[in-house]
Amino acid sequence: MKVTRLFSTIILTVLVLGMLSACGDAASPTAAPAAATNPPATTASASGATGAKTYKDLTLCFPQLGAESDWRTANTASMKETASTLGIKQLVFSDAQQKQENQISAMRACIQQGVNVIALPPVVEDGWDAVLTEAKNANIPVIVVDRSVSADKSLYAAHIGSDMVLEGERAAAEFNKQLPNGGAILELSGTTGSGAAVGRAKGLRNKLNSNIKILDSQTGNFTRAEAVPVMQAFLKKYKPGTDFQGIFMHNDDMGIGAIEALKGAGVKPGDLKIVSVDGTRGGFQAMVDGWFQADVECNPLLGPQVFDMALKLMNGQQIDKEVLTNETVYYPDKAKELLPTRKY
Ligand code: GYE
Repeated sequence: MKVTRLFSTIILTVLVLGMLSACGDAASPTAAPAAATNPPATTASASGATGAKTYKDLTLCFPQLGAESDWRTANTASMKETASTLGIKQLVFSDAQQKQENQISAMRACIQQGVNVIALPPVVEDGWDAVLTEAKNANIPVIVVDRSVSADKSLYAAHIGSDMVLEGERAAAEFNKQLPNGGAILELSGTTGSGAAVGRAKGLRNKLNSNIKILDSQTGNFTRAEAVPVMQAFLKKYKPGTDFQGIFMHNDDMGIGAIEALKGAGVKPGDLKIVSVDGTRGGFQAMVDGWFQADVECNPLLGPQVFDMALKLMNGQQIDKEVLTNETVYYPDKAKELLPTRKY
């Protein structure tokens, strides 16, 4: 009985040991790759876990739309400064000179290069579907920055920028205050088809009192140079103070160009109610000089938010689909005091 028990114990032990070693043999080939693939954990959180990407790994493509305004210059500087402060691997920067086809070819070059993230400030809203699809197929997330696109939301990761409609509505509220008995205004609008111009025009019309008429609207393409002849043409057609009492400038640069034309026609600061958008130093100076009655803020310093989101995307983290900038309206009474502290 004892002998049999001892014997069966030995057999059982041998069997169990054999099974264990067999398990070990069988497990090791599969265990090894599992151990090798686990640590890189490309979807790991940025909590410092091994494998989480850092800014040093990030190559970000920024096909800037142009250099048409002080806003744009500040926006470019914010992106470049943030990239170097964070020490990202590479910022692929280009200037499309306000041409969509240049932005599209810059994006295609970035897709070819295999960048990690694309931050796109689209010059106009329409016409992005093809290149956004190409980026998506290449698994490169696109953050739409500043202006919006009309493309389906599934084609890009997120949008970071201003609420352009709200900016137009804020401008309307200023005209309603400045012209309580009604009147007529002119509109110097931004680049045709751009999210900024479309939104601001819409916002103005949403909230303008019905006794204030929009006499005429022409584009000055967001530049000082193009605003001058547009304003001169307006002044040939309409008499300031009689035919119109105010002007809505879609940005400060066009406002500054228009002031040159107004001066040339003998118009004095304060003769017209002028509301502009951006809140650049030039806009603040125009308030100090008495030309602008209000300047609706549009913040170009988007660099920190864009890079923060880019890193999150690289690490597969959750991000907000729509990130709107917090903004305000500036007035002449504080302009002189605030001017020296303006960053752009
Ligand atoms: O207001 C203008 C620039 O898209 C918000 O573009 C931007 C606008 C800005 O040229 O100055």
